[in-house]
Amino acid sequence: MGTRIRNNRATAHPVGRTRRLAAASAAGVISAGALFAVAQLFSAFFGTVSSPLTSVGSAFIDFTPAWLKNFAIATFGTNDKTALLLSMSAVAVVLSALAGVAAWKRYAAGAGLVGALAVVMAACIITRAGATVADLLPLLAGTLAGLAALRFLAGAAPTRSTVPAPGRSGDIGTVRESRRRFLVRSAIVAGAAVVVGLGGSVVSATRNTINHARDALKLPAPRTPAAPLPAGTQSSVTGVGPFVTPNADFYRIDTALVVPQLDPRNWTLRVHGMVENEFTMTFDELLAADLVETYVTLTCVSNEVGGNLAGNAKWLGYPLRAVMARAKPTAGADMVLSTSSDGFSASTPLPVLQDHRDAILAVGMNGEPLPLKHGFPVRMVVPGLYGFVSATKWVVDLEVTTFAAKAGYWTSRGWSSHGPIKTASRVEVPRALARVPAGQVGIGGTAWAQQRGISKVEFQIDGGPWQQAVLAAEASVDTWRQWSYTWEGATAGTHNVRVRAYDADGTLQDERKAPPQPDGSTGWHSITFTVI
Ligand SMILES: Nc1nc2c(c(=O)[nH]1)N[C@H]1C(S)=C(S)[C@@H](COP(=O)(O)O)O[C@H]1N2
Ligand SMILES: [Mo]
Repeated sequence: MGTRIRNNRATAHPVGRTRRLAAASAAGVISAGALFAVAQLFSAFFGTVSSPLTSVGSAFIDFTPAWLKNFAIATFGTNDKTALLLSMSAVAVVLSALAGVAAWKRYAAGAGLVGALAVVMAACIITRAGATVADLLPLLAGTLAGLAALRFLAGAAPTRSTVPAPGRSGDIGTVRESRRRFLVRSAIVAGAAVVVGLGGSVVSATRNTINHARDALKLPAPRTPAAPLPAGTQSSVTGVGPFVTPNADFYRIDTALVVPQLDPRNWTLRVHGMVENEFTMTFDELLAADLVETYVTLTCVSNEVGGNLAGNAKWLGYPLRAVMARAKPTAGADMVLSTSSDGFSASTPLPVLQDHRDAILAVGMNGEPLPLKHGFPVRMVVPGLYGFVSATKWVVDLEVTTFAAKAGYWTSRGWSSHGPIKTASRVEVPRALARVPAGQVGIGGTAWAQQRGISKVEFQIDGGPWQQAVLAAEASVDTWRQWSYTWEGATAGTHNVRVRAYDADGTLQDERKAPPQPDGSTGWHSITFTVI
């Protein structure tokens, strides 16, 4: 048989060959669909880590070199996960098409390739935080299904001899029949994969009770409520973002491809390391403790000058100061490594969690339990530090240690170990490249210097003299501060606005342009717009 095929190669017509390749590739892709559908269905029972799709994606995120990750965040912003999923799908299609083509020639070759890819996926799964050997079962089931599908489809493949060259003698009946058989089999496998895949998503949706748990949760009132916001925290210029960012609009940055689903009833926080008193806290204990409420502006270190990776919310939570007082750190400790359920970690200087700022284990955000994406049921919020060294979502572990001994997730990937927030300011109105009518033009935006506060914002039109903006009211040194100005009699043409802020110590925002890596961008934001 093998020799006959080989002999026929020379006479095979190009069209026949292209078709065969297309059919073989399709068989591979459909079989991969079967593999992932079955694995997804099983992983609905075993948990997120056991899903090859999410674990391969997450492993990819962790192993991505810093430059590529920075590029992805800079280019796609909070859509970086969609971009990742699309590129992963493209790679999956190519690899499975290859497996299909290999299987066409020799089933064992295709099966070998599938097996090798399964081993890689298994490695991705087993190295995820909290993975056990059982988490490999969905992949195993999926791989068996994929191999069976490949065999089934490859078995129905029109062979070279059944694809006749035009004008040559060939058994047209056999060709038609074999093509029909292949199409029927493909349809069966593809249909089954879709049904199984949909079944998997139904099962995981009904098994996902965390959303219900969150909806049912009633947060206690704070022992120490936030001071009411002073009047006039909002810039008078229309179009400047709201002073308090609604949860739905709050920026989201994390390495979690699938949002961790933590059941508050099983949640515990382990506090250990260089402490006299190790302990574990449950969610009920946390809710029963004296909670405080505080407005804090979170900022991402990846924020570019003028960027929107910052948000301001009213948080409800338990002071980390109290957690540390109970744990009693021993001499020499200088850092707290907080770790999430999915293996992210952040290094926060110990003194920051012991001084009088409102560093908290947050359970509430703007009057609701934390949204799942923002760390339900518990996350850290630490005023004055970028999120990557402080704001651990889905936090489950606090280890008191030293900067010399341990490093957080991003620190071991080329970012700084410390991350105090740098003074920043941006122009939000007019939008860059906006076209606005002549006459009165509102100019405004936001500035921040958490823990220090903003004392002055200045702007410059078309490189002219620096003028002082009107500052909106300050809620606290931990929140951003909006600014505004009304430009009377703006003339037609292209204009430029540049902004800079001073913190409450009177220190001017750094003018030098620096990229986000390793410890936050600097530079003065400027935008160009046209008056028509
Ligand atoms: N578990 C976990 N927590 C995390 C991260 C993460 O990747 N995983 N990213 C951090 C970073 S870099 C930032 S800027 C903030 C963002 O919080 P948000 O998504 O609620 O805005 O979360 C921090 N906490
Ligand atoms: Mo971040």
